[in-house]
Amino acid sequence: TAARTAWWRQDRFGMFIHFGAYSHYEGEYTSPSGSVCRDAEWIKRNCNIPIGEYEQFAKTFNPSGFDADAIATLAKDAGQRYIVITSKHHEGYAMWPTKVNTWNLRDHSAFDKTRDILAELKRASDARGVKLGFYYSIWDWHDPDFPNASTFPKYKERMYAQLKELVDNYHPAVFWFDGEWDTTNPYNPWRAEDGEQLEAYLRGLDPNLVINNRVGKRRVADGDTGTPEQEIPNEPVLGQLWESCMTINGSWGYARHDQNWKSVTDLTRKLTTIASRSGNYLLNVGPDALGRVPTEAATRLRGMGSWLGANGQS
Ligand code: JFZ
Repeated sequence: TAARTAWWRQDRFGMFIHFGAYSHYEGEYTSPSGSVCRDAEWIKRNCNIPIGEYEQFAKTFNPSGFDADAIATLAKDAGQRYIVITSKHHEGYAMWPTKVNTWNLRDHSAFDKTRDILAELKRASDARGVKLGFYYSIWDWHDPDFPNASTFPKYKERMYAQLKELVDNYHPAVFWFDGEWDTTNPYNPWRAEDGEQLEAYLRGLDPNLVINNRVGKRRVADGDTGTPEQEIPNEPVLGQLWESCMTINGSWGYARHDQNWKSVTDLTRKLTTIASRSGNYLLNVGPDALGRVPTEAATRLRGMGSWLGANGQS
């Protein structure tokens, strides 16, 4: 663990990116009857969007404005030294051209079929000395075998295959798992042993991967790093590396209606508080339907970077 996480303990500050087919809604869903429902990356569940409608809408998703160089430059200017982007959120939609299914940005969108935003982000990050990692949701709302006790092993096989694609094709530095719970399901499929087995599998693919504790049951022994969410522990967490993840406004995925932006002072104070307690700070941006980082988020990140003296550093 010590050698594997050396860079991570040093780097301290990362950029979280929530981007998926949900971003296409920009936080607002109007049902056929005309009622409006607001959410962000949970919009499918929280606004009860029928799967057929969700799939239909994803066919017109075209994030042509996604600019990996601009994003990696922004991270650099903010003083962020690693990026963790959602490769697949709970909606199950893969943001790379997976061969495991067609529910992905290449096969199920209006996006340029020659583009691969994870490959673009990998190249742009490498060029700037920024590390790239992937968020991956174990919970999957799209795969019919996920919530099913008897067929769950088939889901697991597909999940393993997708993770291997990600390691082989993009060589991520981090896996940030999530959705190891499923509160809506009486059969909660993810066991402690599933986490141990998955972690061992990933270590076999790449022993240098830094993995968060949501790979298993968030025990200290699960993965490398603890994951308090939207909060800062009061004191160093004994025996465990940790990383607070937070939003700049109040939403992970893009939400046009959420203009509740935190100030640069607030964000910078959080960063210094976290750093003083030996934690990492993973600060989120949610690109819009076209893949563009909101100006309000970018301005604040640059403000933090200028306080850190990070702007213009090579
Ligand atoms: C999860 C996701 O559901 C959410 O969409 C986002 O990706 C976030 C980073 O992670 O949300 C959580 C996960 C864990 C807790 C709460 C929300 N938790 O431990 O209380």
